[in-house]
Amino acid sequence: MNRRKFLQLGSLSAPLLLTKKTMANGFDETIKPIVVSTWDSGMAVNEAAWKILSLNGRALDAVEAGARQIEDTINCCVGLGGYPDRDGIVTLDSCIMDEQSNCGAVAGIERIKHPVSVARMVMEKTPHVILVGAGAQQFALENGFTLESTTLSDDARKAYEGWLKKSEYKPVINIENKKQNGPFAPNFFDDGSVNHDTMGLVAMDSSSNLSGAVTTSGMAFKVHGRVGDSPIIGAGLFVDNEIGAATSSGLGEEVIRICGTHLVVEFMRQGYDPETACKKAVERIVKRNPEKAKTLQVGFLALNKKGQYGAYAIQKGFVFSVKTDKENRIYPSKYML
Ligand code: SD4
Repeated sequence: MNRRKFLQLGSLSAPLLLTKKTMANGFDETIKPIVVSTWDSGMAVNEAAWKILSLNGRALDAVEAGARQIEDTINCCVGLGGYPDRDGIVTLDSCIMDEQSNCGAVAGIERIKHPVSVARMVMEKTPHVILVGAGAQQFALENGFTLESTTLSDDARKAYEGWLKKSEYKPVINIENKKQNGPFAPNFFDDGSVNHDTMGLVAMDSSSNLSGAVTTSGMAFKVHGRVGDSPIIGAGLFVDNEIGAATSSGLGEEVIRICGTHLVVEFMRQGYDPETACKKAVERIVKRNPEKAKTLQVGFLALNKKGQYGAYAIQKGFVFSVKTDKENRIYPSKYML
């Protein structure tokens, strides 16, 4: 073979070699659009997001639509149907982040049905990132949102009345163990089913842009004024359009302490796949206090730029929902303890 022929062959075979390379999770190509969300309630949320993603819409619009879907669901622990704080007041936290690292959030907002849309307005209409409490509500009202009633949903009222009997301040989140948590543990229904108070979702659109949103009523029976991880950028949600995005559910205080979702994205930047990145963040929490970790739950969910996804939790019970044009299903998360 002369040199010229060798070079010609080389230039032909190089792309072939590249396309044959298979990625870590077996995906040969980037999967997009895609939306992944926390919990099984994420199935309906993903449907709402998919209406936008499947029409080549923007991931930002999709995650907002997904979050609005669950905020609209009556008797759901997310949104105004959620469980109140220890004073009987429902306060909501939410944030949103787009592919350019624009972000907005509201914390402790009362009587507003769609905190995620207020968060988006904070992002788009103000030079700020977070508005809280009365100021967030005032901003919402000035921007066309209406004040909703203070009446608790039936589920929330029952749970609150039950909790009042002991008024025990004991953060218990998402550990699927009614025996351990007692009859008035947040989110457990008489039929044994569990309702979760936080929805986090991240999506990649057909232009490969990532966005995410979180919406929650926060920890049930919390101290009035308490803010969890959900509206904190880098804790409950982080998006880096070069690398990937992550969201969390569980005991927010533990997630805040390690800047959880930012950490997950940084692990993905170092080359870890989404599940391993989530696992490493969980390890960070558990290592800090292994005894305490036995009593609490945190789960991370991540998506990278190739459309690979993965989750990891401290305890058994965390699940997540995935929607692409090839699949639409709920996966159990792996867990550590
Ligand atoms: C919080 N992270 O307020 C939220 C609670 C949660 O499923 O995720 N519940 O701490």
